[in-house]
Amino acid sequence: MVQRRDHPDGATYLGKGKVREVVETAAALDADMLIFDDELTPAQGRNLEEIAGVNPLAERGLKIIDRTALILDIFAQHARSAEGKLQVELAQLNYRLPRLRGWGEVLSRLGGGIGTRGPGETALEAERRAILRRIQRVKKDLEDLERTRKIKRKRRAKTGAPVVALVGYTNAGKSTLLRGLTDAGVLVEDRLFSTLDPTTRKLDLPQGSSVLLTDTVGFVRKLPHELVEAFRSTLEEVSQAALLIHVVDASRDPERQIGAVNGVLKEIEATDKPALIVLNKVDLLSEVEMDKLRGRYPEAVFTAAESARGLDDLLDALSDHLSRLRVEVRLEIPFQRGDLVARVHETGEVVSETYDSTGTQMVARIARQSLTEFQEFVSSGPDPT
Ligand SMILES: Nc1nc2c(ncn2[C@@H]2O[C@H](COP(=O)(O)OP(=O)(O)OP(=O)(O)O)[C@@H](O)[C@H]2O)c(=O)[nH]1
Ligand SMILES: [Mg+2]
Repeated sequence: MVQRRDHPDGATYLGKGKVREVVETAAALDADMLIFDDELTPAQGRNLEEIAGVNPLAERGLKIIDRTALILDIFAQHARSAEGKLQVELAQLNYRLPRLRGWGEVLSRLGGGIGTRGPGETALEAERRAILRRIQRVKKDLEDLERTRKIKRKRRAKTGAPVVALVGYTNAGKSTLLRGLTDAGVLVEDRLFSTLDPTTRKLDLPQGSSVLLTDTVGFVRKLPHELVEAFRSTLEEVSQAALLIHVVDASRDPERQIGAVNGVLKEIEATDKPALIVLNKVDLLSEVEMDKLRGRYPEAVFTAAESARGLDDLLDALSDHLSRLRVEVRLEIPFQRGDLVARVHETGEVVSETYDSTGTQMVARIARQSLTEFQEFVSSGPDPT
């Protein structure tokens, strides 16, 4: 059911009259649960539960869930790695904390325990404190894991290959693309939020250079803030990338998906990243729909990742975008730094290479972001700005 209002009702989200209508409809349909497509405030949740519970037509109380609780639940079911599980738990704890007073919680007022708790301390306060303690613990564990992630990231940065991140709405086909482009054995499933942990694979490009391609958690419209917070370190993989491949399920309201993904990118402060739009699942489109999309997204690459269609186009577009991110510099590298000469070959595109008594002179196109590494030996090139 849809209710149009200027803004949600503070107490009941929908407004009292509409809530009754919804509850009565639910009862008539013998529904067990109401799901609200928004995050309810703790007060709204409590009030709604009360109204649903007292409805004489309902045999038993209706369960009330909001968008955030539903998404958290899906994430919890899909979390596999230690980090993923902790991230989801943190989001759940932060969601539960302000909702402890009744809504969504069965308050067990334990009879016993006198003397084990401070005077006047209720079960509610005890639970609150337990949650706060757990939050501290989880945060600490996550920090430890984050350190490991940072070390890994540094090691990857040392290889010099630019990082390209796959982003996009959940179920758009990001993992399918990663699998099609590299040999990554990543999970592909027709469900929301299959991927929670970032996976990175090396991808060789047609001209001989290579990139590190990272697949990560999918986005969704109104991604709960608790999750963005909890997944911040995972999402950092995105903000570290030199280029984003924005994968879109072209068969499902692409414009809306793109808007939602851009919204999340904004929240993690990654809007300034250059992005290459990939319209995937074109096998599900008619020619007319394709033409429309071509007109609207002239720069986009069209793929059907599942049948490996369009992957060559994607590789070409990727090299193209990356070369635009590169700058041409002249380097003078002394002989004892043969390692740097090798690095230029590995990470950039060598235009010319000559030797004299002092060392190696090179003209090469290098990623703007790895320029600092060679800064000392740049004899002419772009303005440092
Ligand atoms: N028809 C069609 N289906 C595709 C295509 N690419 C992927 N799929 C299907 O779309 C579903 C989702 O694919 P995934 O690669 O898991 O999507 P994802 O973007 O990684 O999703 P999350 O990790 O859940 O965010 C799977 O059932 C794929 O088989 C395509 O080109 N055409
Ligand atoms: Mg995935």
